Amino acid sequence: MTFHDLFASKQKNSGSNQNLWPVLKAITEASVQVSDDLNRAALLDNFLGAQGGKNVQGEEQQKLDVIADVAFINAFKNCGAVTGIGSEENEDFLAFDTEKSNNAPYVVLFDPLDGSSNIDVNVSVGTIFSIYERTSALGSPACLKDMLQPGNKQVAAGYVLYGTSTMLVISWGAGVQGLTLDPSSNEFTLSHPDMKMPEKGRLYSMNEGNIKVCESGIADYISYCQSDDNDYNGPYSGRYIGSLVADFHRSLIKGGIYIYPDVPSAPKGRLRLLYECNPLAYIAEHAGGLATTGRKRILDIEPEALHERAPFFIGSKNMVEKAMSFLS
Ligand code: AFP
Repeated sequence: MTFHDLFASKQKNSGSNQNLWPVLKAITEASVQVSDDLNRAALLDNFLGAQGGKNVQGEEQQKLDVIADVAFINAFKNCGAVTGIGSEENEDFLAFDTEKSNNAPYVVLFDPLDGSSNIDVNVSVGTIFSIYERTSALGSPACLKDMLQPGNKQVAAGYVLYGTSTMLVISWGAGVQGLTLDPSSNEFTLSHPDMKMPEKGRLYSMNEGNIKVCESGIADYISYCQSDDNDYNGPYSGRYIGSLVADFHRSLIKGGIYIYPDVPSAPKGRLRLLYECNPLAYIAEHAGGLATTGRKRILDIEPEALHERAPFFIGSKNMVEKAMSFLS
């Protein structure tokens, strides 16, 4: 079943979010282009390597970060249903501010290429997106308030994983659907209907280089995972790709936990609330999983800034609850 047919069939019964399709179509169009760029990057001039600048977070931008950012911005601008966007790669949000876009109902927050330091070594990367209804009046340009909404107001969210195949995982409140890109037709086709995250698992995912500098409860939880004295009576397996989308996707399918706590070099956590934590938290919760800061539900945080960060514990419900029980 194609993405369009799937969306149409689910919408028939619900009636909500009727205008969402152009936004979803824009996501598929841009991600097909990015997928193609990633596949051929090493063969093309000027696609691999650093751009030579830093983004607003002070992180080195890769050329493909910028290429993907432009592809998604253009797709959203042209789709007619998005009034403005916020992107990891741009310091300020962008109001498209045309007559048509000022009357468009949605804003999108996104990380165009998450895990981009993995591109040069041919390891999976992803795009993460979050869609909200605007709060400002129709007829006016998008404003910052439209962007700063808590995750519990998302109307749809998801990610594209550029892995051994390219996959779109998405929810618009009607379960979590996984679609695989068929390169022969450039169509996303339903391959993983109604995805559910296992309630528990035996995989933990964390940059363990940070273990000695984060709060002691986290080291205690990781010791629990590694001990004979846990719910499996034997060590879990550690898995860390360093691409959030790929690490999360593994937990979604196999069960597991991903942890990125606050650390001295990132005192509020490393991951960005609006376009990394919130969309994945939305997917996790719709699949039966859990996402918190270690103490509080991610989706209930009232954001204060476009690029704000949060500590992130996400994955199988029982595992996230267990990890949280180690924090004082
Ligand atoms: P980018 O989107 O800037 O490439 O960041 C990647 C990322 O936010 C996330 O995908 C990884 O899980 C995390 O950073 C890796 O961080 P460490 O290198 O500190 O483990």
